[in-house]
Amino acid sequence: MIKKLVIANRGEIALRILRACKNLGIRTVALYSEADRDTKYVRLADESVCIGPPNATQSYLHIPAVISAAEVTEAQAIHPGYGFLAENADFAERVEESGFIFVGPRPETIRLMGDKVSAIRTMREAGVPCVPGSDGPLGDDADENRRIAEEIGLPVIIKAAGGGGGKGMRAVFEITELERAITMTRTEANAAFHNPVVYMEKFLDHPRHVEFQVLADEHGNAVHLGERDCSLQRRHQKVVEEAPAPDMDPAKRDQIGARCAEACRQIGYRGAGTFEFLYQDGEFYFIEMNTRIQVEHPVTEMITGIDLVAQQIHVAAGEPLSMTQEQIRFSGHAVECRINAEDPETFLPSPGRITQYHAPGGPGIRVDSHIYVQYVVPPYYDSMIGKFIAWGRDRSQALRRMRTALDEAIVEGIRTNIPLHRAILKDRGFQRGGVDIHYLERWLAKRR
Ligand code: MV4
Repeated sequence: MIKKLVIANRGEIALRILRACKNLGIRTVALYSEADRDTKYVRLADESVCIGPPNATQSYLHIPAVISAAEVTEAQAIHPGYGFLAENADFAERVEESGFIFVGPRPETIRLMGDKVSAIRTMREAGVPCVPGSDGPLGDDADENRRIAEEIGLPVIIKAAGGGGGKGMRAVFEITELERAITMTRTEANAAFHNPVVYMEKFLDHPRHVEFQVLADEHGNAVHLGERDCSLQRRHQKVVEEAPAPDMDPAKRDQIGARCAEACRQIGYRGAGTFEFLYQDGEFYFIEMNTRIQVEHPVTEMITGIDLVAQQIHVAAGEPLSMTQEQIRFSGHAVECRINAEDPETFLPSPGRITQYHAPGGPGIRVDSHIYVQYVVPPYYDSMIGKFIAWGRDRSQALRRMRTALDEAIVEGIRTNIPLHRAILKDRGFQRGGVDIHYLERWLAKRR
């Protein structure tokens, strides 16, 4: 049983985890860096421990500091949130070796999914549809690599096994570019991830990013909670997410979702997870799995009524899943806007003191944010300061509610991307729905 839980994160997700714990009657320990001393979640937590200076490598990423804080406070569990140590298999291992519950999958699962080559092989064998590709690491034999590329058919993409989230990839359109691309991706991957392994996939030129949420327990049960469309992104940073994906065929959802849940059962997955797919011309292609709670989890919560963070904690405590697939019902549509402390034109970070704050409200509006009047957005971390989520009976009502929320919201003292969101929500292409991963960057380029 979990009586006390350490929140090994900061910002809005620290507050989100804290709220889940309060609702479950679990006492909380907030960890904070010197830059996050005066935060809402530190105040609201039952206990708090300063784990180091502002620099994340010396605080939120410092494994001994996090584990020591759990020891001195006599907590039973550690929730890593997203980012920082959330997908660090060595951290999860040391948490468990130290006798604590890691709120997440087994360390071996995190390691398996962290290597994209082993993740794809695992999912292919489990019956999840993948992108046609090399089915393993590329060697140094140029003739063999050319044969693989010709069999897949150009264009192809070279990806780093240790990459993910957009780092370490290179598209190849001409066979003469192939060896150079492999060498360059390998060199960059080795420098960035200390892993020279690269693999090849068919390059999809106009996909949507559609991901499936899963939940699994230690007793062999797994369910899917449908999909999210996260295609609206800039430089691999998601900007707007929604659930369900526009125009998704319910039969296709059931089919792919069932494959994801079955894969979870086959690999003994535990906790919340996300299967990332590229979706193009009506087909799904698995690319990566995320073994953490994700920023965009609220849109799934809004259409299913399931508290994903509470479910993560239940499952981590060893409880069986409290719902079957048949009990999961999808209702309406939800959209999320990520609110960043940044210039809406240049995208440069805009840290500083918030002098005015009026959160939006009304039917179907949810605000996940740790900010308040006089809060100082520190310059040391990600610029996301919160999320607005709107639910409606259908997509058009959700978008109308989001437009009203964005018009009502006031954040002063810093610059935010709220004006950008207002413009996106007015865009006819976005309103139509189903735009691909390149849409936002093309729209921004035209707008300039
Ligand atoms: C791809 C692709 C096209 N074809 N793979 C980028 C992030 C990483 N998770 C995978 N990514 C891509 N993989 C094949 N075979 C295009 C991208 C991609 C992308 C994917 C999802 C969301 C935004 C993206 C932006 C640029 C490229």
